[in-house]
Amino acid sequence: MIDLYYWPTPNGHKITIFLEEAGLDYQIYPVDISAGDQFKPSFLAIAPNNRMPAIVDHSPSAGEEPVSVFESGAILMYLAEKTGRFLPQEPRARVSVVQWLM
Ligand SMILES: N[C@@H](CCC(=O)N[C@@H](CS)C(=O)NCC(=O)O)C(=O)O
Repeated sequence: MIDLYYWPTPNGHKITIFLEEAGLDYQIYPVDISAGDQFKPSFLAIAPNNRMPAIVDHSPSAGEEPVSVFESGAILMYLAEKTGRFLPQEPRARVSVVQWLM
């Protein structure tokens, strides 16, 4: 299960689109950025840049401890590597994806 800290903005949508396309289980935790939720200490512990989106992966491939990730590009790369989807291994194809991501 992946916790998604989310508000309906384009950066938030990037992550919901990926999660839906990959068929991953996730739960949304709203971060109302107009109400200042992004500055709550509990959120800053996950996203020290005080911006959503952020995720916590409770079933990481690499180990048992949950993994938290902030920054939409970093989240998309993490999920792509976790699922083996949407990020080719072959260098030319991979950089083609990464340059658009960045
Ligand atoms: N570079 C960041 C940008 C994220 C971002 O700008 N999030 C905005 C909403 S779209 C936010 O949380 N703003 C709250 C704030 O700046 O206090 C990413 O791609 O994740």
